[in-house]
Amino acid sequence: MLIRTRRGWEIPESAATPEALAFGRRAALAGAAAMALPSIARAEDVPAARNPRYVAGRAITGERDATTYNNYYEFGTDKGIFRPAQKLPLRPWTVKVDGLVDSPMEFGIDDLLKTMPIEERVYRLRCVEAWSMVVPWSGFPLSALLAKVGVKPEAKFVRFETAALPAVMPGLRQSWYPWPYVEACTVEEAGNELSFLVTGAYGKPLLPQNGAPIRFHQPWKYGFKAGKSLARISLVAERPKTFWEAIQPQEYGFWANINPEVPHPRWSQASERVLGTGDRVPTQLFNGYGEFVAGLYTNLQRERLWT
Ligand SMILES: Nc1nc2c(c(=O)[nH]1)N[C@H]1C(S)=C(S)[C@@H](COP(=O)(O)O)O[C@H]1N2
Ligand SMILES: [Mo]
Repeated sequence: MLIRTRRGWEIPESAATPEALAFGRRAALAGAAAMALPSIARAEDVPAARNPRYVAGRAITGERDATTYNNYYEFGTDKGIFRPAQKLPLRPWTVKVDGLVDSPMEFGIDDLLKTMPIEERVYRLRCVEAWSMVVPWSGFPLSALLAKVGVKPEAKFVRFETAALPAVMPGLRQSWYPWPYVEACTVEEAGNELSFLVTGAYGKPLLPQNGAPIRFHQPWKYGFKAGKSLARISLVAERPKTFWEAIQPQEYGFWANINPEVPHPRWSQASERVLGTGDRVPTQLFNGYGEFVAGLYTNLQRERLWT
């Protein structure tokens, strides 16, 4: 378990105590056994039922590896940003959904969690830097949120804007980066069943370093497409300029679909290092999710789909 500052809403140990006593679980409170207490029934805490449709085909990455080796440039450019990221204030948190929608809405994160169909999905994540992991995320399909606001026919892209909080994010002082971190996909990609808004991992609320309280994930695309700590989701007509594309378009394009045969200009994408095990395994086209997503691209062959 990480040494970290717990937020008030992260109940498992702190607020669970009175209930545990009430249920006569006094013994369980002793020492490390307290960690095994079931958490109080809050939508975000309840380990959600795993959707068996998505099979990772590889061992789940150790929680410690997935939560201590992260990319989150707002907190710094090294992999150890889990420490400074604990300063991210997770409540109150609102997500604005606006642009070309029938009903623009602003959600408090807890209200959103109550109304969305939360499930667990074990997905692979492949970073463009050629490392990968397998995580049991919990959350809900982006399509469920889009159905709630109603997407207008003129909308062609979904733009994801992530939180930019200068008081807690030292990376924002690096003014040569085009903050805030913006990512985007097409409306068609957004509607694909794999497009997932993540609010938890390993049966617990998401930790700041992984993009709490809500981040995106499309497992067939390189990890940089997965904006963390989302503040605003906008339906737009024009293709947004994304963070990494603005910095280095030749290396990090808009589409960024995973393809072992298309090298990054500075390294091969043929294989990947599996976090925690040190194994090197072959990278798969669309990260192995081609059966779900290949059809999205049949009419886009002139686009630079891979890098
Ligand atoms: N806001 C924001 N989101 C971000 C990033 C970032 O620097 N800032 N890094 C991306 C990259 S490069 C990857 S690989 C994934 C990593 O997610 P993880 O730390 O949960 O593995 O987050 C993505 N989302
Ligand atoms: Mo990445």
